[in-house]
Amino acid sequence: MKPGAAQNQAHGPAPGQAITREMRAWVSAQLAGGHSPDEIHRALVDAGWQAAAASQALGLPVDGATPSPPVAVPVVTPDAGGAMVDTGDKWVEVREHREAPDLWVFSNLLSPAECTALMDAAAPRLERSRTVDTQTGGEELNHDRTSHGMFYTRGETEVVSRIEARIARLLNWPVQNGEGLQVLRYRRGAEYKPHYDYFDPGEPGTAKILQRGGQRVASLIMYLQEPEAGGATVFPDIGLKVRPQRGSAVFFSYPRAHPVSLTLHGGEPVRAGEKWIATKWLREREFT
Ligand code: PD2
Ligand code: ZN
Repeated sequence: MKPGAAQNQAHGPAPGQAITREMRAWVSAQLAGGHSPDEIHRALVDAGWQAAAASQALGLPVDGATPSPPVAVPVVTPDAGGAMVDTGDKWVEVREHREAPDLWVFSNLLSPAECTALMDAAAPRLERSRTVDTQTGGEELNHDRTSHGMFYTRGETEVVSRIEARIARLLNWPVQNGEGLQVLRYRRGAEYKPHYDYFDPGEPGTAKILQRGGQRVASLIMYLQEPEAGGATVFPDIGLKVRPQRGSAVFFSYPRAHPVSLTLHGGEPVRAGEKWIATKWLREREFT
């Protein structure tokens, strides 16, 4: 790490200091630049940050467990007021932001016409949802997930390409590091029980899954159609419920593939109507 690099972001930390967006972005840039978590921790402490705050920013363990080391994650860079984000072809509104985990709710990420286009082209291709089997690296029917779904390939249609370019700008993360968009339809009673989106490093099938671009490091869940009742996305660790609203989205990142990420989340049962979403999962490296 260059001498003085930490000073560039660490101005006058106060006791009980909160983790700022600037600090998180700086930590992520250092990780992306190949600096080790220990090196970054030392630089932050040298610059005057409390050791505990530095640990928190790096996602170091709080429960004595030894999770995998933190990796660089996508970072949102809003305007000076923190209320809007430039995505290249449109400005998107920030509805909510949490620091731990780094989580953002955006309004109007997708237009009604884009939502309709994604649903219409997906409808004939929907199948009962499967999830990756971390025992084998293959796929299995998942009884915790009673939706129907399909995957677009990256850049499959003009609308998919446009949305992927917008997401890349929104999250400062290359298009190639994203999985294909997944569209899910939940009918009445369908749900997605609480889970983590990263692949469990302790499972035998994970090594094979990681060959295609490394870990998942962040999720963007976009709401294409809101149900008449139910279907909120819930984050039990942080007491947050996100109401599915057409065109809006929730983004969250997980620098460690571990529950310390606080990214446990689920889709509550739909009680009336249909809920449709499109999810973009972001990987560490190019997803092949
Ligand atoms: O539809 C949801 O609310 C939901 C909840 C949890 C979607 C996902 N996870 C996902 O696509 O990973
Ligand atoms: Zn999920």
